Amino acid sequence: MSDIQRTLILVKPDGVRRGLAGEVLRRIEAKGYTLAAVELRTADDALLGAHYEEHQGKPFFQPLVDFMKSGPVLAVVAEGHRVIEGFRSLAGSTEPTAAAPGTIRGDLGRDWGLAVVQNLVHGSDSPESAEREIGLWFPGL
Ligand code: IDP
Ligand code: MG
Repeated sequence: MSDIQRTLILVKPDGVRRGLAGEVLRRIEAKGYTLAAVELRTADDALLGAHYEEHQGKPFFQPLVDFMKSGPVLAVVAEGHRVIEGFRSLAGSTEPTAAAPGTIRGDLGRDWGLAVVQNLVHGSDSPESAEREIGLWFPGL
């Protein structure tokens, strides 16, 4: 089908450290999406600077990059009809304290009072972002 989408999902270092990578994959698969790529890796400044291009210049940019480099992340490409919107819905809103119960951030995350919001997962927010981010993380895909 021509409208099958792909999205880039990251289990951030807080999620990997807490042993929640499998739980996030479980939720993606339980929702019915297909895994197209999964790789555990540690990101560097170049990759994160490009990935978070839209946030350069914001006060939380450097804390965000430092946090994202603080340990391995699980990079995932998932696919399915409307998966970009669907994973954002599974993830919940950015702030884990306010994220709805039932979502990844709402069920498993909390505010730790740190300079950067540690919220377990990233998900592409549009088809354009997804294409750009998949190209950055999985250039061979
Ligand atoms: P999203 O991950 O829900 O799409 P974005 O606004 O794209 O949220 O922000 C990217 C990431 O930067 C967030 O997931 C969070 O980790 C962090 N972040 C966003 N806004 C803030 C903030 O105001 N203070 C600290 N960290 C933030
Ligand atoms: Mg975002």
